[in-house]
This record gives sequence, structure tokens and C-alpha cells, in this order.
Amino acid sequence: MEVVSWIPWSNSEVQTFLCLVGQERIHRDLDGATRNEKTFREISQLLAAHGYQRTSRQCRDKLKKMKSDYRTIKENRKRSGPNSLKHWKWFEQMDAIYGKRPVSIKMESGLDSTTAVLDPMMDNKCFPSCDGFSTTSHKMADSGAAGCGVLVNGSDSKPAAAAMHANDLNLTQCEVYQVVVTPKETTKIENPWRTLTWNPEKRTELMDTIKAYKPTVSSVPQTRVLLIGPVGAGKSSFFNSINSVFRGHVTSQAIAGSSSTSLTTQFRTYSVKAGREGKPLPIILCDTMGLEESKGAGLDVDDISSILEGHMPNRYQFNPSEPLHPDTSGYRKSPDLKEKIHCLSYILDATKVFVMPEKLAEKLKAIRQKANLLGVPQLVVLTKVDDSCPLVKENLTNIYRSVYIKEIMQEASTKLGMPLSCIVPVRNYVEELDLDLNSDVLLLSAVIQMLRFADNYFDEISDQLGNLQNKE
Ligand SMILES: Nc1nc2c(ncn2[C@@H]2O[C@H](COP(=O)(O)OP(=O)(O)OP(=O)(O)O)[C@@H](O)[C@H]2O)c(=O)[nH]1
Ligand SMILES: [Mg+2]
Repeated sequence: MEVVSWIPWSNSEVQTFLCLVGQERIHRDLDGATRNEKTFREISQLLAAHGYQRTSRQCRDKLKKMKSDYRTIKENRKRSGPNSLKHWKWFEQMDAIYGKRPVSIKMESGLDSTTAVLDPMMDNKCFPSCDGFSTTSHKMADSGAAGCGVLVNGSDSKPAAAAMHANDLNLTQCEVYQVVVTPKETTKIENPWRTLTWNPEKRTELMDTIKAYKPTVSSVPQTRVLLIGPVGAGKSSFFNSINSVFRGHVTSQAIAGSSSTSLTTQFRTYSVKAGREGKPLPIILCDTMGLEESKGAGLDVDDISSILEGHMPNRYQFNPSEPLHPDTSGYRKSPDLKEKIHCLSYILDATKVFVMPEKLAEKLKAIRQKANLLGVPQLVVLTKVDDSCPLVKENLTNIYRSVYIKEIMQEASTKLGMPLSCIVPVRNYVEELDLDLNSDVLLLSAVIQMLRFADNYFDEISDQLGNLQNKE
């Protein structure tokens, strides 16, 4: 039986809840959908990540109630003027979400919004604990000379204020500050923290570099990059996207789409051609079944070892209840170096990094250990950055200016125990028919990183071979 807590919602909890509900993708998922249980489950998980325990049902009921209150107050306001709304502190935030006004405008638009933001702080004697927000204070009116700020919490701040002003607390001048809460999703870093040039020349340069790439070990004509990650993370779409860039139009050779279990059920090694009749590129992308959190479901960790070591044949049908073993038909007993994996890419959905189930994170760690033992370099490709951040959706070149994307990348780096330099974001082709320059540049940059990482693998191999030859 479901155990439900009936503790009333705190202000900071509602604040966090509204941040989540107001996120563009969640808002879109909820908007007009009749079956939105999955989205409420996600909201419940996100709340849990912020330390609030609410079931998906409680989230649904809360939103229903708040929407009904919002409609009633809005109607009242229409009838009796704006004063009727002053008692409901969430009006401005609800209006930003459901009144079709951007959040940032709402937050800066006047005293009511300031009150809405300050209320939870007053109640909790601290800033709201919603990690999705950054808080800044903006001076609204300046009396011209140095003076005192408004005491947000008079009694608590008195001793410090007295000490700062030599016990003279007579108010002679007043500066009023408005606390503006800007969702991190819309906060920009002034200078991009990674530099990338977004023009056709750069795209051509990246494509030429990939075409001209040659593994440093002569027995390996093509570098093999393995794509693994949770169900629906965008593994197949990543191959499709890279293939599209080199084909010159959007293609979808690998089956991609949404499903609760993995749509990809076979191990596939995909060559990418430079154009329809072109030569195969020096890279092979290996697509796999999605990882699932529960044991015995999705791609098996032992199967990953088999792939890394080159035992698994192309088109092998995954069987989560029975991993590949030496007696399985097609099993490669003594794979060559060219059949092994030279770089392992974890494909992670950026919208889910903060709510990654513990068991899945553990599985990824176990895989990482195996790959480390085999000396396979690893990196993370973060997909769906467009769905994660409105700034990025609006313009992909904001990718390294978005505070939120940086935080997701940092979280991915922590979760997998990898440096931030091993995390690259991409936006796959999913719905469009034509290529887009900025998407191409980001996708190609990810491939370049994969090739650089594979080079590390080949360097190690060359060193080992060199040592062996020296010994002989
Ligand atoms: N907005 C957006 N959607 C994406 C992106 N990448 C993938 N998707 C969508 O995510 C869904 C899953 O993509 P797939 O490529 O099938 O994911 P997968 O990892 O291969 O999934 P399985 O094979 O089922 O494990 C599809 O509906 C894609 O359209 C992206 O970068 N942005
Ligand atoms: Mg797939």
C-alpha cells in the first residue's frame, strides 16, 4: 500500500515545485496531455532530489488545486481589479507558467513578484532551497549616496547592522533592493567556458579532420566507438545524427524512438560514409541495447565486457537473461585489435542526469571499472541539451554559456567519477529534415573528442608493443 505523508506543503517546497512545473519541457509534457502520470513521477523524483518527499499523485493533486486557485483569482481580478490577488503569493509564478508570460519578465515586473519571492524566505529565514534557482539582488532605487539597504529580516540582522554603522541606525537614506530569482535554466555566463566556432568553415574543418584521421596502430583501419547508456538516452539517434552530417541530409538508418524498454535489441556496428557513394570514414559507431536499473533487464554488464574485448559479433541479438558466452554462435574467440573497442562513450540524457536512479549509477560505475581494467578510454556524451535548457533550445551556441547545462555536466562528471573535460554535449537530429550548422558543429566536436580518446588507447598499445619488442 502506498504510504502518503499529509504534511502540508512548505513555501520552499511549493517554490521548488513551481520551478519544476515551469520548466519548459515539463510544462509542455503536462500541457494538454491526458496521460501524464510519467511526468508527475518525474516531478516527484526531482522533488526528492531537492529533499522533498511527495508522491506523483500528491504532485498531480497539488497542481490541480493550484491551477484551480489561480483560475479563480484571475477571474476575481478581472472582475474587481488587481487588488484581489494580493493575498495569494503564488499568483505571479502561476501566471508566468499559465498566463503565457516568460518567467524572467514576471520576476522583475513589480512589487507583487518581489513579495512572492520574499515570502518563502521570510517564512524559512533563508533562501528557497530550490537548486534550480540562482538568487541575485538588484537595486531598484538609489538615493545617490551610500546608505543602508532594506532589512530583509529586521530582528536577525540588527546586531550586524549596528556593528556596521557604529550603532547609528537612524535611517537617513534608503536604497530599495528587489530580489530577483532567475531560474538557472535562463541564466547566462558572460563568456563561454569552452570556445567553439560556429561557422561553415569550422564544420568543414571538423569534417576534414575526421575524414583524414588514421589510427596510429597500422593493423586497425577504423576506430571502434561503443555507445552505451540508459534506454532512450539517444544512442541510436547519435549514430543517425553523425551519419546525417556526413550524408548531407537527415537520415535515420538506426531505429530510434520512445519506449519503456530498449528499441535497440541487437548489437550493431555502423560504418559512416562520407556521402552516398563516399568512402567509409575511419570510425565505426557500435550501438547497443539500453541499460536498465533492475538486474536482468536491459543490456547486461557482462555483455559490455564481451563487446569491449571484441567477442560480440555484429547483429547479435541481446538476451538480458543470458549474456553472450563462448558457446554462443558467432562468438569471436580470439578477436583482433581492430575488433576491440577503442573508446567507450556513455550516452546520457541531459534532462535525466539529476534524477538518475541509484541502481543505474551503480551499474555505470561497475561498467567503468571494467573499462578501466581493460584500458579503454571513456567519455560522456550528453544528449537532449535542447530539452534541458530554454537558452540552448533557442540557440545552440548558448551551450557553453548556460549555467544550467554546466551544472548538468558537472553532475554527470560527479556521478560517473570522470573529469569535466570528458563530458561533451550534443543535440541529435530528431524531428527536422534539414541539417543545422550549429548542431553539426557540436556533433562533430564530440566525434573529434572520441577520436582523441581512442588515440590514447592506441598510444598505450604502441607503448606495450614497443616494450615487448625491446624485451625480445
Ligand atoms: N530533443 C531531443 N530528443 C532526442 C535527442 N536525442 C534523442 N532524442 C529522442 O529521444 C528518444 C530516444 O532516442 P533513441 O535514439 O531511440 O535512444 P536510444 O538510446 O537508442 O534508446 P534505446 O535503443 O531504446 O535504448 C527519441 O524519441 C529521440 O527522438 C536530442 O538530442 N534532443
Ligand atoms: Mg537505440
